Amino acid sequence: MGEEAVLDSSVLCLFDVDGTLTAARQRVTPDMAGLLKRLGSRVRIGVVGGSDLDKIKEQLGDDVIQSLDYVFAENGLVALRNGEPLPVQSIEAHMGEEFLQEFTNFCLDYMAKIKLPKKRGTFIEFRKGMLNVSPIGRSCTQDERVEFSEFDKTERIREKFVSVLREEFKGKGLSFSIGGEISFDVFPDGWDKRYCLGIVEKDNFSTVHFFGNQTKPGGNDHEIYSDLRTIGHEVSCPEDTRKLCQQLFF
Ligand code: M1P
Ligand code: MG
Repeated sequence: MGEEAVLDSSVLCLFDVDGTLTAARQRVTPDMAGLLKRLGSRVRIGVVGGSDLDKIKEQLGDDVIQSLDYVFAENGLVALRNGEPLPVQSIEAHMGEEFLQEFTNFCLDYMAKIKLPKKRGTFIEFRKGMLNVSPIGRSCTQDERVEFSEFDKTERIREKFVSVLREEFKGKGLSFSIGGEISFDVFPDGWDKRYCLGIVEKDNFSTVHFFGNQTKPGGNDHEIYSDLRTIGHEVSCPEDTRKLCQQLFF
């Protein structure tokens, strides 16, 4: 007979999305959806992604989304708790139009001067809690995404761009993180993935596990992974996450 699952409500597992639960910007596999379902009968579960809510919903699907205790999009600036939206923060109110335009114009000017294998459209996506900047443009196809990602590995397009921005906007309270394959995120200092920890703190968990694939400095999981309030787990891909959860919780 199988062992009865007992829910330990004092433990929360938070998962990054791209590269941790799914391949970058791809749908969750049935295996991973099954694992999350079984895990949800043992501990509380949340996801914390850099992407916006629509992208996270598209990748995880309604079934998984509805089973989660927390969905944190844009690092937690847009959040659902038990399916209910929490108040939303806005980068627009926080930074002001004048500064946002100065920043946007600088990025567009920089991107206009670089040569890439392909350039498409939507070079800056304006979100609630962050700007997402993509030198190839977010409207590229999957093949063009892969091509850019390979090019970026040798040419370090995003890394160089971010270091120029850090210098240009030093002291302006901006943070930058590279989480996916074709873009990087820009947000006010402190609005990284640790932002969601302030929200879950109110629910008094005794242990908060975090699983992410971009845990090195500059990666979008680094801050929450190294935060003293979490037990951080570095994973290399969704299959690694699945194996690790199997070992830790079953
Ligand atoms: O979740 C990680 C990142 O996913 C996307 O990145 P990309 O399209 O570059 O692969 C973006 O939504 C980005 O904001 C996010 O951090
Ligand atoms: Mg990731």
